[in-house]
Amino acid sequence: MFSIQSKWRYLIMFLGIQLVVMALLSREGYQKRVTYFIRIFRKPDGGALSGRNHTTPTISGGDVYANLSHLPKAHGHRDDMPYCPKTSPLIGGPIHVSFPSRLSLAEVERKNPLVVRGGRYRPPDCVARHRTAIIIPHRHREHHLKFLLYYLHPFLQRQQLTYGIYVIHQAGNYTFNRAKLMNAGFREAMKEEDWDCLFFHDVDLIPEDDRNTYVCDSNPKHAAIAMDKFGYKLPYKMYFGGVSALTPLHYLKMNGFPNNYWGWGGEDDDIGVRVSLAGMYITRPSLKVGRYKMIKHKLDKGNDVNPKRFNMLAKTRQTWRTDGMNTVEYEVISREYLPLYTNITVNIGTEAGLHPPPRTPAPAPKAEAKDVAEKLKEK
Ligand code: UDH
Ligand code: MN
Repeated sequence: MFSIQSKWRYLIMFLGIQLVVMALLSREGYQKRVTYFIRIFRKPDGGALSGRNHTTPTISGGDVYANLSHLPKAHGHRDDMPYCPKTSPLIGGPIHVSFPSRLSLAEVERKNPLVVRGGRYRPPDCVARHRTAIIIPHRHREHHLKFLLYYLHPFLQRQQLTYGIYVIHQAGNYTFNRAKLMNAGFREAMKEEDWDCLFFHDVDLIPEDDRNTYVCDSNPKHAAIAMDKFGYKLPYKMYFGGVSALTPLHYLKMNGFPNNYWGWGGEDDDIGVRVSLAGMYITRPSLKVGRYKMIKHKLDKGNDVNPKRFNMLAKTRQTWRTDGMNTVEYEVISREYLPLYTNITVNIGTEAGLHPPPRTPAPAPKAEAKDVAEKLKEK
């Protein structure tokens, strides 16, 4: 039995909810809000994984897999093929990005039947005008990598690119070094193929608009200009972090990236400064197009903030010619051609070098010390 008091409480709550709903519906654009309400009550992220093609964009963008289902699997002689059009007809603009917890790599593979061993792709019906390698620095972020692959493969296919995805995995537990991994990635990717553009890509940044084309400009390009974590704005003018695109020539002209930034921070600014020291400038897509969602995370174990970063940055002018691609040292531990990407595991050593000597010399065994003492006594 309800008491009188609780009856009143329920009545007031019911009226309150009605009032809120009425207020929302009566506002301008009520249709959008109704859709929003319906979305709340729908299974979360069902659209992203349903395998259906949503050709009509939802409020926050379209399905990244739309426009791709018609691509032919088998193709004729590549010699007879025309070049792909300058602007891909498959581009659709804003993309809906969400992170469904039940996504698996097998599902990503299933949705990308034209991607071949090592994470390579070329358009089946035309000859791509651009060949782009994606270089991803990585350690202990498999969860993020899965989402990036889910979005990046169809994103690049919609742009009709020939592409390959490389994950450069830092071996061991020593402090992370993002920029040095990029140098290793650059060299290893270029050994495999004559890529004309390299995209250096954080694992947790998902592009939200496929008009942000993954091709290089005449100068180094900073693609991640508008990230959600910075309110979709550039945090400061010289910012060069997240996702950037350079041709092999750009990369070598600035002597690649620095090798000596261990831990979080500073290396992206160093890279930005190198661009201008090498006589180039940073280009950017528009704020509308260079949008990225960052998968939320905390600072990783093994990637503490680098306290030396400001001192190091102040010296970039003196160091860029003697620290970079011309001095990078690493060892390839393994190279795996996986279905969705090429994984290259590298030993990049420590601040003390690639094979640093043990920190403390081993103490002399007791017996030996005794022998020496005895010998001294004899003398
Ligand atoms: N990375 C790894 N593993 C690591 C560290 C970094 O794979 O252990 C790679 C990865 O590609 C990542 C990139 O390096 O996207 C850059 O590192 P980050 O994502 O840690 O850098 P970010 O600027 O970090 O995003 C912000 C610090 C997060 C603190 C948030 C507290 N609210
Ligand atoms: Mn991050």
